[in-house]
Amino acid sequence: MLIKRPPDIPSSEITSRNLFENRRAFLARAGVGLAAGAALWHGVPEAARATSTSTALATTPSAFSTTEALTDYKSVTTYNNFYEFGTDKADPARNAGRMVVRPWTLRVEGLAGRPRTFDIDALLRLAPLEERIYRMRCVEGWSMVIPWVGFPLAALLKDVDPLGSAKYVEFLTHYDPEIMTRRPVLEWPYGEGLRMDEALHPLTLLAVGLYGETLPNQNGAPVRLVVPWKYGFKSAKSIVTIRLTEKQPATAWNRAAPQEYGFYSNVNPEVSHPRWSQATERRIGELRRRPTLMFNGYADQVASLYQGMDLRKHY
Ligand SMILES: Nc1nc2c(c(=O)[nH]1)N[C@H]1C(S)=C(S)[C@@H](COP(=O)(O)O)O[C@H]1N2
Ligand SMILES: [Mo]
Repeated sequence: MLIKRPPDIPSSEITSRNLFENRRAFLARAGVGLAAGAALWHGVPEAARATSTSTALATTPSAFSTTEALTDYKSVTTYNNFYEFGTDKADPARNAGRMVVRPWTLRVEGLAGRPRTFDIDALLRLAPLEERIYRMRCVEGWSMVIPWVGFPLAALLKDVDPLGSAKYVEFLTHYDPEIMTRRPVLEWPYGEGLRMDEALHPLTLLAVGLYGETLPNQNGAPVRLVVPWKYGFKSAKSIVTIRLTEKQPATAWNRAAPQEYGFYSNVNPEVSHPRWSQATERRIGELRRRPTLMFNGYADQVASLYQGMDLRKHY
């Protein structure tokens, strides 16, 4: 399914060509299609498995994109955290193909004047799709540069007309014990949260694709959050509910280990995680570690959100 756009909106033809070629070259080199390499899981035969099929998306480029070298498509789609499908980095690519992402609905509810349920295809037409090349930094100490496709979460929130009492936004993700782990690795469904001003920040992206195509399942198809100045775990995958709340919502990682994962979880090289220093990171594909930047390098855009807050306390 191609996204139709009026002809006066510039297409991604020129700016995205390198990205498409990068991916195409990779696929050609590897001699595989998208779903290849997916192994059997829980004894479900290959033929019965829903396979992840990506579709091209028309995008416009974004001024927020970094010009840093992209992490290769293979690493972006095979080195993942999606604990519902296993805790090994390779597990999501192997197992998430079983998730059926069409049809899919996203419910936006809570303190909103016009709560709404979006069909995924209607969601894809809600706002112009942009290509946003963002740095992504996991609390485990690795980072990537990923060409996301999506639109600002603010466009969705404005559509439902948040009430003045809405101070936070909660994100709940798909959980199906038939295809996902039943082990209580975290509390399922996986939940995340943002303060309203963070959620409305123009950098906060509702992502529906990467490398010019719809999201592979392991990256959170069909819709996930991307908050580039926060650690990766804030970027909830495969979202089914967005709820506007007055009280700060509980989050999966904060519930699991409150000493290790706070509500804010801003990338901050000066505040160490109890088990891992956050001062440096390894960019996937590079050998030498590089220094981690305050707010993952987005300080100019987001530091003002936290003025007057003690970021050691609000980690
Ligand atoms: N539903 C869900 N979302 C999730 C996770 C998860 O386990 N389940 N892991 C988080 C973590 S720790 C990271 S680093 C990013 C990884 O996103 P990527 O695999 O697309 O790079 O997803 C986040 N979103
Ligand atoms: Mo992460």
